[in-house]
Amino acid sequence: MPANLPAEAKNKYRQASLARKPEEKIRLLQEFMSMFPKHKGTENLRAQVKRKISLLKKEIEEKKQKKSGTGGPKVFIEKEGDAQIVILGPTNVGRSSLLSILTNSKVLISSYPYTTTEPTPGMFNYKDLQLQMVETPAIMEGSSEGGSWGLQTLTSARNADGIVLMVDLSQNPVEQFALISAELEKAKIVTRKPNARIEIEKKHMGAKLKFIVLGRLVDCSVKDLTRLLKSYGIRDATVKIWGEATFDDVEEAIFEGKVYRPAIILANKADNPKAAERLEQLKEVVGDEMKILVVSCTAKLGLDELGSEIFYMLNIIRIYTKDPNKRDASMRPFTIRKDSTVFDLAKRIHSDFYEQFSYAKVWSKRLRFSPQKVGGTFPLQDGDTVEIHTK
Ligand SMILES: Nc1nc2c(ncn2[C@@H]2O[C@H](COP(=O)(O)OP(=O)(O)OP(=O)(O)O)[C@@H](O)[C@H]2O)c(=O)[nH]1
Ligand SMILES: [Mg+2]
Repeated sequence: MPANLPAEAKNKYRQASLARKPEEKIRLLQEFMSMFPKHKGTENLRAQVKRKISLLKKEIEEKKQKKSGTGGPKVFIEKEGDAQIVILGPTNVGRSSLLSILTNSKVLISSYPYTTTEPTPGMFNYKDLQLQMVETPAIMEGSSEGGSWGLQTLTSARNADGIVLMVDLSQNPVEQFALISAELEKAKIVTRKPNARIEIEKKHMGAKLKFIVLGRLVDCSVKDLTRLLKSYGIRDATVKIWGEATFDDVEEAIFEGKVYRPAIILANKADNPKAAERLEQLKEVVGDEMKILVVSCTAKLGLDELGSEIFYMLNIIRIYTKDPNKRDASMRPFTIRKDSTVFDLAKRIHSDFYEQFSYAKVWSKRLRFSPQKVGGTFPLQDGDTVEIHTK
């Protein structure tokens, strides 16, 4: 990645990230790009900066449209519900058909290609969760460069909590999968779980650099990382690191480069006479890298499992909360990351619950006695009911 960039280039990047106006940012980013040589080693960096520039251009465009009242297509859909899942695939694989089965969204289904031209949402109720499904315009070769709705499609994928990769068993699903994978890779969206997760939260001036390493630094020390962040002008931030992180991983995170989005493959049109044969070919290529769910939207096959597969993919759990003064727990659960503790839940509800935490009561089928009085580090599981008591 951007290793060994000249100091003046880093300085330019810092100016760009500090600039407020998108026009100004674009100018500085363009200057930044001209400050390092074009070769294989900087290819990724150039692609990232180009993507940033095209997003900024879109932002300027949208502001103009808002001012003139002409509207224009949305780049991505604001999140609603418990999680947002993007349906990604080449044209005609049945994305609209899926959206219309799962949600009450009125989308146009047609045998003509490229019917859907802007990100379109619908709410899918699965158990007591609300999963916001978003159909994006068809992905095609070159989408990651931003043309032909590529910006909308890939920005939506980047913005989502998970992705459904849809292919079509009436065509060549191996080619379709390869196409989607290639465009995702170019857009720096990875679907394979990375070894490390890094969050850099910029703080107010004077807050200084704080590192919370919950995993392990593989090839560097906190001192090295402090130097790295400072060289990009980041002096006040909290950096959280989970898992096994390398120096390069942290540098990627500074550029908001790669993002990880969990994904499953949905192989549609299982009613096609050649579906079984083509599915085998797809399985051979995918291996155990990703779950493949086989469905038919028109013949209504295999769709019952979709909700639980998406839930599993998202790696979240549902926690019901209870007010000590009420008899029943909440109907709508909180959704939090798997492997969370009572403290994590407390933080999610309100910082007061965390800061004033005294103890909690947990009701769960897995416990021998319910409720059980627990402390903040108690690990939670899907379906638990929690009552938090403060000091
Ligand atoms: N045989 C068969 N046809 C299907 C199935 N699902 C969808 N179709 C058909 O495939 C065509 C395309 O469906 P859409 O849902 O519009 O596909 P899309 O992916 O939204 O396509 P665009 O938005 O145009 O890119 C329509 O004629 C659907 O009726 C299926 O399971 N089996
Ligand atoms: Mg469509």
